[in-house]
Amino acid sequence: MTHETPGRLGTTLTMKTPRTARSVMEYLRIGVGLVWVANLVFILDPANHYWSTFSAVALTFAPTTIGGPGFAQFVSAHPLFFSWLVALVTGYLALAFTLGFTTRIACFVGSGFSAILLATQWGSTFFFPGGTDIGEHPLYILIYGTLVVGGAGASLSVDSYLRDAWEVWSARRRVAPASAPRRAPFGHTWTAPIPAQTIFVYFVAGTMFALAVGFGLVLAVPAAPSGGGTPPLAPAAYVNLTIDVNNTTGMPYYTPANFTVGAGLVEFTIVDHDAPANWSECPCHVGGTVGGVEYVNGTPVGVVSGVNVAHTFNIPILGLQVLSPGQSTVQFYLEVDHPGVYTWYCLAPCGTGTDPYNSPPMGVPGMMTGTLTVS
Ligand SMILES: [Cu+2]
Repeated sequence: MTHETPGRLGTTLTMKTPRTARSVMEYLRIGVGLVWVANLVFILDPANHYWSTFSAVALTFAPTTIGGPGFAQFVSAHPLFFSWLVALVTGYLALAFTLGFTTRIACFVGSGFSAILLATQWGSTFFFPGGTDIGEHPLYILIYGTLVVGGAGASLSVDSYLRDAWEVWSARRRVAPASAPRRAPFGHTWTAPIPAQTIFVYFVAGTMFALAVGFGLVLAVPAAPSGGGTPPLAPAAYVNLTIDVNNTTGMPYYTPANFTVGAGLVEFTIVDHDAPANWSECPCHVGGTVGGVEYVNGTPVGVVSGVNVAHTFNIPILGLQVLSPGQSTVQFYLEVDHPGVYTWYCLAPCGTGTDPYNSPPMGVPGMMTGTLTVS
């Protein structure tokens, strides 16, 4: 299955990778590039408020970071630098992998980036109990390692175009005997054959180094005395909801259950007067809010502990899921851009019958379901 490619620049390139495996490598490279393009679109889409909520999102990693919340607080306190850093690396990886431009360097940059994120967000990636996956960063590192060892970028890429263009140009200019092989200034450096074992060693060493830097950061930066609070956003509307308990029936209910807002950014506040409830099967990931977080008594969280979730506020069509711990105040921001009537539901098992998932007030309009009208 091995074959030899006639030498370019008077040398012999031994290609130990079968041709089909090499094109699979290019598709894998383009695939991972498109994942980064999607990340870039997320950053650039104003509806996601990436820049304004960066601080708050960074803080959500504080409770689960090994070594304490210090580094998450440091990142949160310097949002301009870190949000640009993440945005620029994202943009570079999106272009580099999709176009196959500086592919080999991108594998190292991407792996170092993932290793640092992995180390600094260790507790959020390996989340026990309750995590449904082990996070994407170990998978990314595996993909980058596969790409760099497999020689991705050898075809269907700007790298290969530059390399070929250089060779054509340099062959035309070759007058002197080719005693020393000419080296391309750019493209060839990135695609020059390096033994797979050598590059594998460099890749593992580089990734381990980045992992060590990440762990060093979270362990070295001390915790700040304070943190939290809602981000500095300017909502177009406010919705204030209360969860009360009927004294006679003992049934909890949202009030108001039906409300209207104008299109735009809406700030919700839910004051939950119900008792804490242990919901062990709680799918307690916050979803659909600005920044992917809700503020429980002023602290931004992306995953709520299931030991105290009395109710939820879900609008499935918007992907919205907010968890309301008993005896707490929850705030979140929701971007609603399209007028219409959106039905919300509480999905926590708060029914008072034998089956708490299917008994009142669960599913009762005006109690645990209602409508958000966007005018
Ligand atoms: Cu409920």
